[in-house]
Amino acid sequence: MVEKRVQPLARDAMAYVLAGGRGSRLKELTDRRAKPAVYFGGKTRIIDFALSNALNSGIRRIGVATQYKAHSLIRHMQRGWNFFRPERNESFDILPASQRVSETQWYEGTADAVYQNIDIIEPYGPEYMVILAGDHVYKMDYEWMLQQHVDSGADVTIGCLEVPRMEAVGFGVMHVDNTDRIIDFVEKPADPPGIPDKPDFALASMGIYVFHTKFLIDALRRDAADPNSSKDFGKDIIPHIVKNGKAVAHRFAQSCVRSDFEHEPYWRDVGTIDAYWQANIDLTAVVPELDIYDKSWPIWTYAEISPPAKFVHDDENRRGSATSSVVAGDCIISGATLNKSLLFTGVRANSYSKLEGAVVLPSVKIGRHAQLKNVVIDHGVVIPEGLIVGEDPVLDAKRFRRTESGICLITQPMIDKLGQ
Ligand code: ADQ
Ligand code: ADP
Repeated sequence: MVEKRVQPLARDAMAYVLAGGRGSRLKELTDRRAKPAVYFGGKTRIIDFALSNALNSGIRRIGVATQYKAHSLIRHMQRGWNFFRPERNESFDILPASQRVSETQWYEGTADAVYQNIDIIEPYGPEYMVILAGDHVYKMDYEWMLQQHVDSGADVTIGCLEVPRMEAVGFGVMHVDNTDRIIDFVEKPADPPGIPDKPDFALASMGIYVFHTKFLIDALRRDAADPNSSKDFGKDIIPHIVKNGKAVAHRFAQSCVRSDFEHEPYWRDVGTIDAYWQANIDLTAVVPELDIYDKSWPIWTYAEISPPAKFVHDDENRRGSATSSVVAGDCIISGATLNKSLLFTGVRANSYSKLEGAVVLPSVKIGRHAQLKNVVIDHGVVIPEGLIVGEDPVLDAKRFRRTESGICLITQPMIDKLGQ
């Protein structure tokens, strides 16, 4: 194994997080907040993973481009990511699309979301740019990717992982030679090409790119001047470099951070309600695939100061209990029973209610005798007494957002409609 450099390259890098996309497959969960602001894992939001990876990798300059419904995302970062000090050559810039280049232009594509802020990036003088998507759950040490980038003399290094071939339709898919140089790249192909010796899998781009800053800025300027470009990394910048320069693949497995628990590389898109529910519920397993307790790679976040979780069990046989569940602070489980459920901060579950396979976002209140199975409940929803979900698929689909596999997303407007 290669040794890390004495002077890490991460200290000369700026991480630039693209956090402007909606994530429309999460349906009503992203009606009012961008996908990177969606809660994940009991205390954190999705963007905390990319930001924590950057911080834990040693990067001390971070920019975050926001666009779609960014209020709760910006509020979260202002509260939780405000410890960077200019005196230590650190910076954290939130960069909403603000028509800085032209008064008629929002961010057109992901490349434009960097291009429009070149004048903010340049004065910081970072040697390298690490471009990240703000909407994936994973732990990765970007220092390894930076080192590969420098050692291979690439124009761009692209983080990649192997995914089942038919799942690759939503990714940039690449072909590499035996030095991992990318010889072909297609953005979201309808019929993804397989890996030659593993035809059921495709090599997919994670949307993570490392560039020398100067090279990136030149490429962005050239692309901006092209009237036919959609100003997107996956559709324009990367295919152009693959054709005219040197693009190299970086294998995620080489730099993913695994704890003693984890044995397989873990990366999730959590872009659909099913995937979101599953990844949260997975954390209730005896040995979860993602270790959020790993002190060597903490996931930083903003979390309210909160009292401990409380379980109330009284003489009237109201048993407040949780089995195989993750329960955040300030939850009061008062005579309710939970199994295989994950509760974020400040949830109240009242007497005789039953939760099974429930992902419950902050400040939800669950009325007495409610029975909820395989659900995702949005922030602040008040579940009425006696509501039953998970028993009658036809009724559930009429009242809530029910996926084909039977997961129900419940939001307050859906609850408000029940009485009408
Ligand atoms: P997608 O994920 O489909 O593909 P995109 O929707 O452009 O790409 O989103 C990439 C990131 O940019 C997301 O984090 C999103 O929030 C953000 N974003 C989108 N539009 C933005 C805008 N206008 N301003 C700021 N941020 C914006 C990309 C690559 C594929 C790769 C997958 C991996 O194009 O090649 O396989 O990521 O998920
Ligand atoms: P969070 O993502 O922190 O859970 P909220 O659920 O409070 O945020 O709301 C998400 C976003 O929607 C925030 O920007 C909030 O200001 C906005 N919002 C919340 N409730 C309403 C409402 N009734 N009408 C319009 N906007 C709302």
